[in-house]
Amino acid sequence: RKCLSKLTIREPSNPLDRIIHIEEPGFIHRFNNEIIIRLIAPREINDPLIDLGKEIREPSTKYVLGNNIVYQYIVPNRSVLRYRFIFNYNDKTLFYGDEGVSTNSSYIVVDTTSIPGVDEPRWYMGTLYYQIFIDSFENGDPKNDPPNKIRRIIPREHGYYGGDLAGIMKHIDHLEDLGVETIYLTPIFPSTSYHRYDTIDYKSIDKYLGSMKDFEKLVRKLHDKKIKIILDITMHHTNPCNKLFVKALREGENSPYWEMFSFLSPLPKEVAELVLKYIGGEECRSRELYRHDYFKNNKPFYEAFFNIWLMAKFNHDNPETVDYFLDITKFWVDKGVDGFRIDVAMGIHYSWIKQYYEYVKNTYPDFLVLGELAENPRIYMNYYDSAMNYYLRKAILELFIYKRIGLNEFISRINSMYAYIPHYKALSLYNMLGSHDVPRIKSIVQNNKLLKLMYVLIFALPGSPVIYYGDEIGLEGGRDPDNRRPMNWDRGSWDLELYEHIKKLIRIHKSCRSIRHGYFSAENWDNNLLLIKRWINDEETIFILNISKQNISIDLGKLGKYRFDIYSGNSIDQHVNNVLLREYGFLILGSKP
Ligand code: ARE
Ligand code: CA
Repeated sequence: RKCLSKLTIREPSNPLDRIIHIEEPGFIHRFNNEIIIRLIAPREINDPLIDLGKEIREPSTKYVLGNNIVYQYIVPNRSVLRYRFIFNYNDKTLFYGDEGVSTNSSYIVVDTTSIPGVDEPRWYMGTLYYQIFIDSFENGDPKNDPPNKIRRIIPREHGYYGGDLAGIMKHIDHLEDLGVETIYLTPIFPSTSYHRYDTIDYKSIDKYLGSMKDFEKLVRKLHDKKIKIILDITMHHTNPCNKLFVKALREGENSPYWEMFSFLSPLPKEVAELVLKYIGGEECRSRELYRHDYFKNNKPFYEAFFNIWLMAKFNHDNPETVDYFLDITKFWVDKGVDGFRIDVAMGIHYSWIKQYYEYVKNTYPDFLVLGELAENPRIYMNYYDSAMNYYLRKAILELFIYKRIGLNEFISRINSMYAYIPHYKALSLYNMLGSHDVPRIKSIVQNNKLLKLMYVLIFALPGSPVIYYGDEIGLEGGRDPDNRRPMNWDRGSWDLELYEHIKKLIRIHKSCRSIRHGYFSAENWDNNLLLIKRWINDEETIFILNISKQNISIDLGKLGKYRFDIYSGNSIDQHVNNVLLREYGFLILGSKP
């Protein structure tokens, strides 16, 4: 305490110094033939206007962000844009322009072709994902089953269930019925485990899943049905049976492949010899290393994911590893694959991913680069099109399940995420409640009404809603590997109410452009009501979520023009002014049918 009392915390003396407008993607970008401009200003500066020369406009959205407010202006695209901000402070009119804040500031002038963004949305913005953990989905062809297959409910490291490409082929009608637009497949390359994150060869298909022909057939069939497919690729690490790793280890430090990996020195000669015995042959036997106590008890002589011998890290300081994966990317682009989910993206350096991303986007602008990230995705979004939104999932669970945060904090977390991500990238965030790495949402949320409300929430926010296979029917499961139980194909035992709810949300999401591509704002109404607004051009949708167990009466008069109940498909009679939202109830309202 003594120590603390000496500390004086100094607020910047002039709040005007805290105004931020930077010409970088989060603050100025293009979308839908419009330009989106953001300004962050302290609360004491009242509603800044944007001055476009001939026209002065109000912000179209305000986000609260700590002691600041983020103002967002949406202005029409023109080849040269001149603008400055006008605001009142201490009874004076001030400007923020080319030279910062002053009483007579000049305009900021930008050539709009230099502003990042897209004029037309791309396929992955708002696409509905379905994640398939391939070993557990469906054993469509028992003939290709691994010999050491162990029948099981809960997977084990080398106990396969037998799921394969034929199994997916068999259930395309299920994907269609649900309304899936993109499937994300966990790894399908040769490996030594049922989860296949220890990839040996990035250009072939694990024989236990089918052949390359089967894969090509599957891609064609999916594309015929207008379903995209993205693959999971471990650019962070590889199985030591990877041919390049074998050569590097065999040839030693002078090998042209030595620098592709991250060997530690000095190299323990005898251990390296022993490893080579298991990785050099026709059949990859790296998993047998664990029969020796040495490999159970010692760290690898190379960097590896969690020091797992079967996951040798690439050397991302070596530009040749970028070329290696660009070549692999081209291979799968030619096979019709629509994108990659990059495993352990947080373990790969920015400078590496930047080189990879920029090359891929220049060459294949439609190819999706989705990163596996755990923190606030805002810091990564310059180098990815999309990120697995564990950050959002965590905020949802902390609000509803762990009760660590209230509605205000929830909104402020969401705002802090969206405020820094350009809108066109926010639309492609991978907004998930479940994945193969976390316990199933059904096993976390006991209350079915709340579970349904959580789905409404991920469908309401900008981004791509995600369904982890089985979650749509209420499959249960704890932590990895229990969250990878076989899909249940017995319709009679499905949670059909949940299934129909998700199906309906998917239909709504597909048909309302405001929900799929629209701008966004979130508001706290009476502490128990979360109001999310989405709009684009002249279409507007609002979501009202009762986040409590209490009944709450909604005054529709306050909402004005929203008289169409999108969820039920009915117009609301002009004479009806109040609607009762029960425990975890919600309303999805549109301004027109
Ligand atoms: C297996 C066992 C585990 C055991 C582990 C270690 O199943 O119970 O703890 O071995 O011996 C794949 C398999 C896993 C397997 C693993 C190792 O799917 O079943 O685990 O290989 O053989 C962190 C990483 C993140 C990673 C998660 C799992 O940062 O990259 O952990 N996710 C990817 C994939 C996984 C995959 C791998 C990486 C490896 O999605 O499926 O594992 O290729 C917090 C932490 C994060 C942590 C996250 C866990 O947010 O901050 O660091 O992520 O929790 O969700
Ligand atoms: Ca099989």
